[in-house]
Amino acid sequence: MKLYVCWGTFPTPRPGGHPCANAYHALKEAGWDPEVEKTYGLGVLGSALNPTRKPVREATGQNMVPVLITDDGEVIQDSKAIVAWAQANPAAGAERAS
Ligand SMILES: N[C@@H](CCC(=O)N[C@@H](CS)C(=O)NCC(=O)O)C(=O)O
Repeated sequence: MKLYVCWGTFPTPRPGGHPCANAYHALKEAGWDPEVEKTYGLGVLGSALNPTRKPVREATGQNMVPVLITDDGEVIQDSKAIVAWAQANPAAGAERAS
């Protein structure tokens, strides 16, 4: 699976946490080891100034990250949706959180 993030998965002081970090850690906690693709840029700058977000645009039609593309090709956009997906879909062999 591929997880498209902004500049990384580091913590930030943002209330609710850094969305890309939240998505990444939820996947790790569910036993997944996502391939992390840093897209850099800045979503609000639009498509022309975000060439590295092209795969995100192609998958979702917009520039915001995080975006998860599962091994089955399912596209999940928005950190909360990715966290919910991770909790509902633990990796094979991973213990389901109680
Ligand atoms: N509601 C979205 C917010 C996502 C969000 O703010 N993502 C940041 C990166 S962590 C972003 O894309 N900021 C502007 C940008 O860099 O494009 C979510 O939780 O996924």
